[in-house]
Amino acid sequence: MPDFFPGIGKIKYEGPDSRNPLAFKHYNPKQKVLGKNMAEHLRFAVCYWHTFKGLGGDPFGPGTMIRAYNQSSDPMKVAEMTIQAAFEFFTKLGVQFWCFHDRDIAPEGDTLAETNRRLDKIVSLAKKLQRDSGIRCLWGTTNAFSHRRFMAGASTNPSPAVFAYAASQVKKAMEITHALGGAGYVFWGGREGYESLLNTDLKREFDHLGQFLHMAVDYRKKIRFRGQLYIEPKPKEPTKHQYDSDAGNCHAFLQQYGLVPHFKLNIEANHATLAGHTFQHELAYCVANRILGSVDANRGDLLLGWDTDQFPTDVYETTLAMYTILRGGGFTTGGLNFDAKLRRQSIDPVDLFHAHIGAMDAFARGLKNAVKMLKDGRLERFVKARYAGWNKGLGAQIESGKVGFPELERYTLEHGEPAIQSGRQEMLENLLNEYI
Ligand code: XUL
Ligand code: CO
Repeated sequence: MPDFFPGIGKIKYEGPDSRNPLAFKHYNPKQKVLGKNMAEHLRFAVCYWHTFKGLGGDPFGPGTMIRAYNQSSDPMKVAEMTIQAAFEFFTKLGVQFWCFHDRDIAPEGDTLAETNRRLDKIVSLAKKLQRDSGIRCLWGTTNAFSHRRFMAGASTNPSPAVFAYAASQVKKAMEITHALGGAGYVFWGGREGYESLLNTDLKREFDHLGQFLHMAVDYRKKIRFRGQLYIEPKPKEPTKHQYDSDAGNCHAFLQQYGLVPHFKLNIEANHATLAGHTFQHELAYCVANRILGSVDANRGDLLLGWDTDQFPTDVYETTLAMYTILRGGGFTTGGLNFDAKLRRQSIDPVDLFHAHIGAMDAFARGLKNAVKMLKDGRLERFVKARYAGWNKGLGAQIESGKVGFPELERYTLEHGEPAIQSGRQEMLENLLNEYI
């Protein structure tokens, strides 16, 4: 077995007093909280694309990172070494899951048939590595946004032939995700959107996207794939306007095209902020509408307006996220996938460990804080009390649909100016700090 991360052993939990940068201070996978252990609550996944294929390139310069597993002129040899390195990394880090795009694990060939043969080869290796390590696939997906054929979209392309190509890719990607026992399958519409309405038939493109996703639903059934299907919202980048722009917009789309029973959402923190929302807002919207599926855990930079995909370190964010996720019942098929990349100057393989250890500890702290919040119950009690007026009298009559405008006018004429109450935001913010 080659050793692509020499000198680094299995990362252990050493507790909050440890000074070892290559140890967990908070993530203790076996520790029981609220009836489940931490690993079962958090369901951490490493993403293949940034972690093993990203080398620090940006629009101003090529990659800065040199990796032992991509030192070959044969792209299939690189693919084989990379998947071995990936499983070595997952095992040493101690995550249970991984996520991938088809194009991350195997390079595209000259024809679709050749591309699929290459995929099969790497997938059989991945299956063996999964079996030997016990690490599972959280979700798979296809990359239908990098190749030039997809420059005007995949399922929303003006050309039916490109739509067909995208369908062929998704078909194969669903098959291999199924073969790897994937718990889910993600649709992120990288170029499903537009640059200019001057050349775009918006209605037709939405209809095609709806049809495409119905084909995916049918095919899932046909191959008896049990994984949950997800849509991952993002408002822009690479397109100026992406169709699946935020949770509310995706929900409306799913309802319009009769897809609600088949899809849940994969919420990414940095996509939420690009859409002008908080991460917690997007999670709370999904919980309220029972469409929360999985999470791409990362963060943006308040001073930069693009998808910086940084590793999550902000304990306020992770606390509010875990509080919202737990209140929604926790993960079932989904988990926390680190769709995050190293900064360009973090060139060493060990930086991949530092990044993931910090992110896992940040979410473990978030989980512990959220459990404190739930057990203490003061926040929940405050919100309950704030809406108590709806449980009886006038509120109950409105909610049960027994009254309309005329009755409400009569009530107001009779009772006059309503009593109002403080929202106590500052007090609640202080309360939140008590748990953090
Ligand atoms: C892009 C993004 C993707 C999806 C999978 O911003 O988040 O990596 O998660 O295609
Ligand atoms: Co993502």
